Amino acid sequence: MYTLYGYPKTRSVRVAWALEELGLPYDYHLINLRQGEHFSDKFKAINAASKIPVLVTDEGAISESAAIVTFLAERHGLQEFIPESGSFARAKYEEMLMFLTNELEQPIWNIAKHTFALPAEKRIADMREVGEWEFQRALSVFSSMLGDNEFVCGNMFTMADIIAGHILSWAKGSKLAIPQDNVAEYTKRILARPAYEKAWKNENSHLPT
Ligand SMILES: N[C@@H](CCC(=O)N[C@@H](CS)C(=O)NCC(=O)O)C(=O)O
Repeated sequence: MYTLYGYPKTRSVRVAWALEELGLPYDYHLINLRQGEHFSDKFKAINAASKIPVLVTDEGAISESAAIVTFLAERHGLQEFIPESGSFARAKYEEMLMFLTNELEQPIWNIAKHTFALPAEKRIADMREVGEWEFQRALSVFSSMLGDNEFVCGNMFTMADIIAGHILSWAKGSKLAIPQDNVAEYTKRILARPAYEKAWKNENSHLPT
C-alpha cells in the first residue's frame, strides 16, 4: 500500500490524481505546510528537501511529482497512461514533461514565490509582471505542441496530462489568462475527469477542522 504525503492545493494533487486514475488504494498523510510540519526532522528523514509530494513505497520514498506519476504508470499502467519505454512516443512524453515542469510551471511558481512563498524580505513585487510575460510565452508554445490533439501526447491520456492539467488549473487560480481556445478547451476537458475531483476532495477531507 502506498502512502502519499501531501497538502491540499499543492502539487501533491498530481500524485493523488494519478493514484485515482489507476484505481490504486493509498493512505494519505497530511503534512501541514501552514504549521511548518515539512521542516520537522521526522519529515526531513523522508524527504531531505522538506517538500511535498512524497510517495512512500515498500522499497522507499520517491519525491518529485513528475517522477512519481511516471513510476506509477510504469508499474501499474498496463499499457495505458504512458507510452512504451524506448519508443519515440515515450521520448515525446518525456519532452512534454520536461517542458511542462521546466518552462510552463516555472513562471507560475515564480509568481507564487514572490507573492507569498518566499520570506517577505526576499520577495520582489515586479516578478508578477515578469512571470506573466514568461508564462504567456511558454503557453503559446504549449498551444502549438497541443494543436488539435485531445491529449498532450496525442490520442492517449497520459500522466503528462495530469501535470499539464494541474499547471493550467494553478495558472487559472493565479489569475493568469489562457487566451488560446485549444488550451482553454483542453483545460476544461482534463479537469472534468472524475479522478481529479476524487483526488482533491480526498486531500481536502484531511484538513483539520
Ligand atoms: N519539483 C517539485 C516541487 C515540490 C514543491 O515545491 N512542493 C511545494 C508544495 S507545491 C512545497 O512542498 N513547498 C514547501 C516549501 O517549499 O517550503 C515537485 O514537482 O514535486
